[in-house]
Amino acid sequence: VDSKSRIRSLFKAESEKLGFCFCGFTSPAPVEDHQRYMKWLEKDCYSDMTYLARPDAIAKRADPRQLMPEVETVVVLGMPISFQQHNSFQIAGFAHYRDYHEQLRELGTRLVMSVQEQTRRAFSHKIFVDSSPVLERSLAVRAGLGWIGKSSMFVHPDYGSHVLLCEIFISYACHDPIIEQISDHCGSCKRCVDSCPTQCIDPVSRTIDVTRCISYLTIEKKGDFNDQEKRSIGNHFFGCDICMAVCPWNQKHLTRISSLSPFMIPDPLSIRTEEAFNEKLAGSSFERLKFSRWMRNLEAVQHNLNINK
Ligand code: B12
Repeated sequence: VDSKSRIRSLFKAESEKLGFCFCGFTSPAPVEDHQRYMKWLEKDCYSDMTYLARPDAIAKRADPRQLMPEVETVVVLGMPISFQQHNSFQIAGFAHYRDYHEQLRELGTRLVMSVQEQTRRAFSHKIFVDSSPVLERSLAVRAGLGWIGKSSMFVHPDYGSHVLLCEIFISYACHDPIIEQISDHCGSCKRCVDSCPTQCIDPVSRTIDVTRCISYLTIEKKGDFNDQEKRSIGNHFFGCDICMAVCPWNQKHLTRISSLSPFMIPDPLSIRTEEAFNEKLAGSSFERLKFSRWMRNLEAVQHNLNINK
C-alpha cells in the first residue's frame, strides 16, 4: 500500500470515528463550476448577501490556492443531521445543535491531529465550514462523493442532502489523480421543485432565487419583511428543510446519529427581551439573527398561525 492511499484510509477511518458520514479527496485545482457561480451572480438573485459578489472572494472561490498557497489536497467531509418533528414554530434541523461552525472546525482539527500522530507526518492545514469563500458543494462533487440536486443541495447516494459540509485543505498531496464522479441521480423527480412553497427552485440551472427562499428570508434577510415575504414564510421560524425533507434520497436515514452536540431550543414565545435572547441562545445558531430579527420572525409566524386558525 503506498503512503498516499494509506493516508486516505486513515482519514476515512478516523473521520468515521468522529461521526463524519463521508470523506473524499480532490485536488486544489481551479474549480470548473465557477462559471455556474458567476452566471448565478449575474442573475442578481442573491439579494443583500453582497459578500457573495466581492471580487476578492470571487477569486478565492475560483481557485482554492488563493486561500492557502501551499494546499495540495482538499479533504471533503460530511456530517449528518436529523430532521425534527414539526410543531407550530418550524425550525431547521441544523439549529437543533449548538452552532455547527465551531463544532465542525473542532472535529476537523482532531481529525488532522490523529492522522498526523499516526503517520508521523507534519503538514499544514486549514479548515473551512460554510462561512469562507469556498465552493463547498462543487468540491464535494469533484471529490466523487455525490451530485448537485435540482434544489442546489449536494446529495450523497447513502446520506442524501441532509448533511453539512466541511473541508480541510492540507499541504500534503494524497488525492487520486483520477477520481470517478457520481452522475446525476435526480432523474425526472421534481419533488423539491413542486414542494417549495415559494417556488424558488430553478431545476434547469440547479440554483435558487434567494430572494424567495424561506431559509434566506428567516435567517439572512436584514430588516423588515414586506407583506408578501411575511405571508410566504408560513410557520417557518428559522430556516427551512422542505427541499430536503421531500427528497427521496433522504429517506434512508431518517434518524441520524450526529456527533454534533445538541442545543435544546427554548419555546420561542418565552424569549421576548434582549436579555433573555442573549442569555438563553448563547452558543446556538440563533445568535446570527440578533434580537431584532428574532422578534421579526416571531411576530410574522404568530401572525400567520393566527390567520390560519
Ligand atoms: C449562500 C448560502 C446559502 C443561501 C443561498 C443558497 C443557494 N442555494 O445558493 C441561503 C441563505 C438561501 C442558504 C440556504 C440553505 N443552506 Co446554505 N449556504 C450558502 C453558502 C455560504 C454559499 C452557497 C453559494 O455559493 N450559493 C451560490 C450557488 C450558485 O453556488 P453553490 O450552491 O455552491 O452551487 C454550486 C454547485 O451547485 C454547482 N452546480 C450548480 N449546478 C450544477 C449542475 C451540475 C451538473 C454540477 C456538476 C454542478 C452544479 O455550481 C455551483 C457553483 O460552484 C454555502 C457554504 C459555502 N461556502 O459553499 C452554504 C451551504 C450551501 N448551505 C447549506 C445548508 C445546509 C443550507 C440550508 C439547508 C439551511 C436550512 N435548513 O435552512 C438551506 C438550503 C437552501 C437550498 N436549497 O440551497 C450547506 C449545504 C449542504 C449540502 N448538502 O448541500 C452549505 C454547503 C453549508 C455547509 N458547510 O454545510 N444557503
